[in-house]
Amino acid sequence: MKTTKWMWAAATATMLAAPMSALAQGELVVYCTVQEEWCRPMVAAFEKATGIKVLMTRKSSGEFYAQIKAEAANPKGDIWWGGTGDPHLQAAEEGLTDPYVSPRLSELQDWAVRQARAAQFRTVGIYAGALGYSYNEPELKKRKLPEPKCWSDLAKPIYKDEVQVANPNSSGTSYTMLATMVQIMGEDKAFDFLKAMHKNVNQYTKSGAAPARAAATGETLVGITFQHDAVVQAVNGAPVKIVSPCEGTGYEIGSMSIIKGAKNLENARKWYDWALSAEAQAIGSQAKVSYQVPSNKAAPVPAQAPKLSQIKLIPYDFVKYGSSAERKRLLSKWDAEVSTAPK
Ligand code: S7P
Repeated sequence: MKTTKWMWAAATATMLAAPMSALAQGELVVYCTVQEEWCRPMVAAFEKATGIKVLMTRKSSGEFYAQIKAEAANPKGDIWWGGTGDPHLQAAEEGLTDPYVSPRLSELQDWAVRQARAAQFRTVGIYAGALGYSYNEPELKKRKLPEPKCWSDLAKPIYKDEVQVANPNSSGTSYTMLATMVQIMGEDKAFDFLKAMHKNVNQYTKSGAAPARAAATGETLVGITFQHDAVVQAVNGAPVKIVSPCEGTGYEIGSMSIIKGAKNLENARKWYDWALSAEAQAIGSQAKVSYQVPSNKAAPVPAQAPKLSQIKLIPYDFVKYGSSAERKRLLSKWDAEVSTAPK
């Protein structure tokens, strides 16, 4: 077809009249590891801001780590957004993710930049949150059980079948718990504790936040999760009490990484820079679906976010427990000694 002058003029006029967001800017495949309720408004806001079409799937941290590794020869994803930092660090060490120094790094909290430096900028911190557990108060009263206050309480026989936690192979939350116990108790005592608690575990879920939902409905008495995941339930009216265990607790630096060989690399970098902005980091709490501490210093910290300064946090060793060898070793040991321990 012959292109006439007036056709060019009409096309140009249409382009100028259309908002940026209405113009096709290509695609982006996002692997999202926070809760689906947070992934969706993030995607919608990014599409609106950039006009880039996002194809998003949601999976747990360990699942996406394994998928990215399996797809390494022919990457299908562009950016991995969210999830605990340990598997992001492991992916970085294994060369599965791409280095990128965002111009927004100077806007971030030190802990987020430290995470980036530890991985030679193959990942970056996007939020932080403390581990803990929640219990259903009416169910506790009904069962006439004492309030659990410590990690060690969860291994007591009185809580038989009353505790839910995710499987650390699929879940970053649960791997954080495993590494936290090792750091608090020492490895031998930590595995003794995990084997004893195994008798009380009614289900190892795939997703890390699921036990908070189960504690909210009374399906389990106690759910081990990040505290902010239990806050989501409390904000929605669930009768749960959130516990910061007496021995102290570990925490996560939720992270983001660009996948090596990303087919839409430029768009992945656009998401990366945008997701580090204060505006993007306010979306989760505005939508009342996330209560972590954001990494951008100018992003509002949700009023309901557990106050990290008031929680007895351990000096979690992200470099050691995010290393490929240590993560593989601890997970194999958990498979061999805990998941198969007698009930
Ligand atoms: O819900 C938010 C959150 O807790 O989910 C992420 C978590 O790693 C994803 O769940 P898995 O445990 O199933 O991997 C956390 O990073 C985040 O704070």
